[in-house]
Amino acid sequence: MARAKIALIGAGMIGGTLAHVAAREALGDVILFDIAEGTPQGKALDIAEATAVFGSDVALKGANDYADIAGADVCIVTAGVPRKPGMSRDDLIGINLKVMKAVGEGIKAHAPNAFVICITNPLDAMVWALQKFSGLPKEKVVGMAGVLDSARFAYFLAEKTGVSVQDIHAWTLGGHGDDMVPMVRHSTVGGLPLPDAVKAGFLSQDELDAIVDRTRKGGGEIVALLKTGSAFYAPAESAIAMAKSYLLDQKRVLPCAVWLSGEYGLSDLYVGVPAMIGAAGVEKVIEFTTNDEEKAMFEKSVASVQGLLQACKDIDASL
Ligand code: TXD
Repeated sequence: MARAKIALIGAGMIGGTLAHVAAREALGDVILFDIAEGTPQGKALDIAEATAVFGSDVALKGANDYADIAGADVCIVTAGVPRKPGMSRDDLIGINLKVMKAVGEGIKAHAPNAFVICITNPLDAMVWALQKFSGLPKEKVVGMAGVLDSARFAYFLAEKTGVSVQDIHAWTLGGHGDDMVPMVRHSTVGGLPLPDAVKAGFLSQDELDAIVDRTRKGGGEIVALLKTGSAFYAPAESAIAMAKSYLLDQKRVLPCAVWLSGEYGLSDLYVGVPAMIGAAGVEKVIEFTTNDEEKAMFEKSVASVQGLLQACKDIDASL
C-alpha cells in the first residue's frame, strides 16, 4: 500500500514540528509548503537527514508551489501571520483571511480529497474561512484547539494531583479563547469526575479553580515566556493526534472545532466540541449534557466565536 501523503501548509514553528513528528512516527511522506523560499526546503532536508538516524522510511520535500501538495491525504494549515504590536484583532483577521483564501484555493485545486486541519488563529473563524474557500465537505475540514486546551488542562491536573497524565481525561469545549469552557464535571482523575476528586482529596477546590483559570490562559502563559512567538510542541502533537485518527481510522473522540448543524442547539458555525474522527472525517459529534452554569459558559464562548465570524464575514464582503 502506498504511503500516506501529508501536506503541511506553513513551515514555521508549528509546521516544522509537525514535519518532525510526522516523520518520526512514519505517518507518511511529508510536503512542507510555505511562501517563504528556502525555509520549507531547509527544514524538509534537515528532517530528511534525521530519518537516517531514527530510521523512518518516509520522504520529505519543501515546496513553494501548490502543485506539490497534489493528492495529499491530510493537509494541516498553520500559514498566517501572528498578531504584532499595534495590530488590531480585525487587522489580523483581514490578513489571515486572505491567507486562508489562497490556501483554500490551493487545496481545492490540488488536494480536494484531503482531511484538512486548520491551526491558524483566530482558530474558530479561520477554519470557517478555510472550509468556505476550499469548498471541501464540512466533515473533512476541522480546527485544532480543543486537543491542545484539554491537554493543558490534563497536564495541570496531573502536575497537581500526582496522578499519571495517562489516567487523566480532561475536556474543554467552546471557542479557542479565554472564555473556553473547561468541563469540570466531565473531566476525570483516575476515573473520578473532578468534583469527586476534590472530595477524595486529590486537590482542593481552590486549586481546581486556579487550574481552570490557568487552562483558559494557557496560550498567553507560553507567549509571555517565549516573548517571540507562541506554543508549538503541544499544538503540533495535538494536530498529529487528529491526523492519525483520520489516517488510521482510529475513531478517537477528540475535542475539535467542527461544523455544527443542530448539535448543542447551534448551526452554521465551527465551534469546539467532542467529535469522533475516522476515515470519513468527522463521523459523529458527541453532545455532552450541560447544567445551567456550563450552558451559560458555553453560550458566552459561542458568542465570542460568533463575533469573530461576523468580523470575518464583514471583511470578506468588502474584499
Ligand atoms: O490551538 C491553536 N489553534 C493554536 C494556534 C496554538 C498555537 C498557535 N496557533 C496559531 O498557529 C498561531 O497564532 C498562528 O496563527 C499559527 C501558526 O503558528 P506558528 O508558530 O507556526 O507561526 P509561524 O512560525 O509564524 O509560521 C507561520 C508560517 C510562516 O512560515 C509564514 O511564512 C507562513 O506561515 N505563511 C504562509 N504560508 C503559506 N501561504 C501563505 N499565504 C502564508 N503566509 C504566511
